[in-house]
Amino acid sequence: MTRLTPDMIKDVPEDKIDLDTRLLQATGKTVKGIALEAADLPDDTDLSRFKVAVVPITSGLGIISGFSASVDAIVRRLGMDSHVTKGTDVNGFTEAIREGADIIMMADDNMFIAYNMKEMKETDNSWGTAKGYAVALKNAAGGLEGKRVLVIGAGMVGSWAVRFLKDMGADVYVTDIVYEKAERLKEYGAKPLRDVMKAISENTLLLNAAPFIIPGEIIAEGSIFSSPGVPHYYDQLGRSKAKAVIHDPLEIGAAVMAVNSAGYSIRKE
Ligand code: 2YJ
Repeated sequence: MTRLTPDMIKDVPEDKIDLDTRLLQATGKTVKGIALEAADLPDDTDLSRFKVAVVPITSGLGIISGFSASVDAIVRRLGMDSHVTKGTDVNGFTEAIREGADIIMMADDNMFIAYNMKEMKETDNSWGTAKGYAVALKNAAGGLEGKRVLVIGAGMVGSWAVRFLKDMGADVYVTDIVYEKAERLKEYGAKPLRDVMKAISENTLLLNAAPFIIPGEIIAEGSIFSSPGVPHYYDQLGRSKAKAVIHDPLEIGAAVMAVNSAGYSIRKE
């Protein structure tokens, strides 16, 4: 995950991008529906008993204005009880423990986690983002069994995505501007492709986990992009050729993290 800027997430707290409406059109599921499927929980799971505390973290490059408020809003939209702690860092963490939070969410420059306090298990953002966008692609494509899927970007999100897409039965290809990174994902059964532009032009089911602006000329007609990477931009030609572009700057990944974290407790009951 590239470092988010306040501008990228300014529409998240009030959901100005109306993500559920766009996701329902593309995938037939809401954010919550995708997160529940990603966490392997039934559609009607009630999450209201979970108390979540979001702890602002000042270390490294410091607070991103609107980050904690966005995570908090995302978690509340899932029906959980959430708030941002008054204190930051260890102060905020202690506050969350003392008030009996079930799940603590926090991020520094390298890691963004949801931590289930009772089960002592963490869910990290790369895992959650990859799982959420793989589930979204699967639903948008009407299943992936035997279908050819291209993962763009062989970083943390891309390499988790390869594994999830393989589990869904897809025939997975991977490309990266650093070919050696793509090649390493052979380990998980992905087929590496050296020519990034050619790979994109020859595939219609794509999970774009790279900070890469894809020119419309190379996009194949009818493509479905599940696209967590930021910066995010598809030009007018690309948008007109694509059947669906699934993207948000934070919500799907954070929602999967929170729901999967709750899942550790739910599955124990
Ligand atoms: O609490 C805050 O406001 C900040 N410390 C949030 C920092 C958010 N972190 C990022 O944007 C990192 N790039 C996250 C890396 C996650 C890796 N999957």
